[in-house]
Amino acid sequence: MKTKAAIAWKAGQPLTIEEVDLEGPRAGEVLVEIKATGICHTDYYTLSGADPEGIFPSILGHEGAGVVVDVGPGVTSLRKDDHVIPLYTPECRQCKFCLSQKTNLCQSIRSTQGRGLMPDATSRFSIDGKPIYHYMGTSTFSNYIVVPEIALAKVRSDAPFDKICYIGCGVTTGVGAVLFTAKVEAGANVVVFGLGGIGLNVIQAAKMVGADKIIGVDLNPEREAMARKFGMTHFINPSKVENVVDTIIGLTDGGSDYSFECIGNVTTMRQSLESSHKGWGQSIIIGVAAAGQEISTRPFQLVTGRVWKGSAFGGARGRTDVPKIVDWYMEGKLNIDDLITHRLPLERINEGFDLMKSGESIRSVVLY
Ligand code: NAD
Ligand code: AHE
Ligand code: ZN
Repeated sequence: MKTKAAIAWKAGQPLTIEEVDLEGPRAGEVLVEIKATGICHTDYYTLSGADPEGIFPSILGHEGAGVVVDVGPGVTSLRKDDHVIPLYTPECRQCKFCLSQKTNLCQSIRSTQGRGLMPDATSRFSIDGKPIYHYMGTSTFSNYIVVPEIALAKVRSDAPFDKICYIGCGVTTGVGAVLFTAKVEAGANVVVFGLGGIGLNVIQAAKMVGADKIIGVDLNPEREAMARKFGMTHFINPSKVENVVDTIIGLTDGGSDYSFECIGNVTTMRQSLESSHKGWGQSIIIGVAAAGQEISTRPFQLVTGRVWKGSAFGGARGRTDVPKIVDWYMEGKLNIDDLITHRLPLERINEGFDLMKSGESIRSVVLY
């Protein structure tokens, strides 16, 4: 079949809208009509050329929601008309990683996914017979996609696609990092570096679990009002203070209990660790840093009890946890609506990237 998609032909160039050939689902695969997709900073990161796994030409996008159109042989858990959220972190429930119960990082299809291919090492997308690569196993900047059954969360059918698409990455990443990775407890002091599409979700989850101080750090002063609305109690603009680490330590009687880096900057990653409380403070790295970047600190910071941890997709097990997060939104426990600041047709997707770069948007959602 044919599908409309935004193609990333080369690093650093705007996407172009094309008609693409899409092969139908093979064994264990599902054809999904994407109804809406968010634009995450990670799409921009890969498009910029900074991602060592970036492959071109490809169809980016990993924050979508849609409807099952057809299933391939052997698919048992989904059928036509089911509402789904594609998962860049699948959940096979059979690999060593899934069975460990220690991580959400299912590895059953990770190697082909990282090479822009389906699990049988071929692409379903092409133009004039030449392959166009998949991205993060999802490629939600295409109106129709083919994905493995294990990479789809089935969600309730009354949830609006233009809101729950954001649960495909940003909401789950921020909320999950608080609930599943850090397991923040009531009364804890929390710091959030970067108050964008991820950081604001960290803030709303920290408030939900009853955190005490919730301190936000961002260079963009426009972020303060929205972050306060979501539960931030103190705002630090790094350009207005002498030393961010000392400011946090002063506000928290010795350092944060949990600190989340949601920028992807190795300097703020260091600040996140070094402003954590001696003996127990945890710094959770969510931001994705560019190829070649490294983090550093004095090992003494770790010897004296501070902990550096990472979190991918908020530590969420997609098929198990994503439907629950959709329920929380539908029950009014999570605010997604106010974070979706812009809505665009696919033809204007490049404006969504511009709005992110200029700091004007929190999330732009593309509607098909
Ligand atoms: P975003 O662009 O919406 O937000 C980033 C925020 O950081 C902005 O508010 C910006 O003003 C602020 N910022 C930038 N540089 C800063 C600095 N030096 N000091 C203070 N503030 C600064 O991005 P997003 O969509 O929220 O994504 C944030 C990061 O998380 C990105 O690196 C993205 O790739 C990553 N990410 C990781 C995961 C994961 O699973 N680990 C999932 C989604 C996104
Ligand atoms: N390809 C990048 C890594 C990018 C990365 O860390 N991705 C996160 C999700 S970001 C979503 O917005 C992730 O889930 N990582 C785990 C994994 O297996 O990719 C690089 O730098 O190589
Ligand atoms: Zn993302």
